[in-house]
Amino acid sequence: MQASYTITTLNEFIIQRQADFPYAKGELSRLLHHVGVAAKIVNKKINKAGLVDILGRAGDINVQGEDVQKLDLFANQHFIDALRGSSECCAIASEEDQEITLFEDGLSRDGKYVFCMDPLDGSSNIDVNVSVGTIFSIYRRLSDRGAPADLSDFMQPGLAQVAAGYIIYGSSTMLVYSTGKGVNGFTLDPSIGEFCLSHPNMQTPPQGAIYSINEGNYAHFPQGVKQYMKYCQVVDAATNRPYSSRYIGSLVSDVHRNLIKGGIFMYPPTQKAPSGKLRLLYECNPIAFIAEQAGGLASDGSSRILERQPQSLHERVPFYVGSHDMVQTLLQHLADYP
Ligand code: AHM
Ligand code: MG
Repeated sequence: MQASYTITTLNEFIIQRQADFPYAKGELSRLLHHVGVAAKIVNKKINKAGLVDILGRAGDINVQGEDVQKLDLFANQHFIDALRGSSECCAIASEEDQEITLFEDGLSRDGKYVFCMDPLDGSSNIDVNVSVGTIFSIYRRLSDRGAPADLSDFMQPGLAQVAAGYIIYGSSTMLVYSTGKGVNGFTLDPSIGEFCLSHPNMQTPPQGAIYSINEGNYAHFPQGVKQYMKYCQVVDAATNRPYSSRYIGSLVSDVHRNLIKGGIFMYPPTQKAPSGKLRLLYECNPIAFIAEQAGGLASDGSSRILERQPQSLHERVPFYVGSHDMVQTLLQHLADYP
């Protein structure tokens, strides 16, 4: 007897979910569809990254006489091109670009949304075959449609996100996103070239047993973080301690693992990075949106990440995200050891 199974592709799911927004005209759906397309193109390129000695290093000229691009620039360009073509998005802010990119041509200029992204986060990990990711965030523009978008369209708190998500290029490639009504994960089936719903309605355990932090920076951490790390290491069977320490150094991968298994990710301020390392607009806000939608918490140590009013495009913030009870315990330590 043949096994029967049904699959829900990303596109099918996006269309089904349009009904959640009765007044929607399909613009966000089309935008999300284009994100999925760009993700597949970038995924294909990343899979070939190990062939760099054969295909050429960044900066070389390849056999076709073309410049070999760094993968993060390749990802940046492909996401921009895919969204320019979508005509739903009027401007993009990217980690790779100092200024925002405005889409000035016809339909795109009138697009309803602006898009923030880190096109290839953790790209230094590619050389050693470790998972990397794309992080994205979508806002409704504040400026008038028809006029060019401007910086103020991006200076919105994370709570105003219409959708956010990430793509993890790992042992399999997954796209995880939320439009504010739960979190859903899709795994790319390479045989049919489709993202298929594999992790419906993702919820993160309220309490986990993993802490993720770059311990090499320990000497520079705030006292509360040091104390919390000690707490994580204490032997206490009743609370499942000591927790495991897991740190890949690739935000999407660390967060994705913790989201599924339960855990906390921390990037505190350090001497080298007094405001933390991670960027509010296209790293912390989208990840915080996903975390909260999955039942977790995200804080900068004193306030909820999603409530922060951005001050600049590439602003950095301390970042603590993960299982609800673990983040709360960390915040308690920060309060107790100022
Ligand atoms: P990037 O945007 O330059 O790739 O840097 C962000 C990455 C995150 O993926 C990761 O969580 C963090 O930097 C790791 O930083 P560190 O090496 O300081 O621990
Ligand atoms: Mg990054």
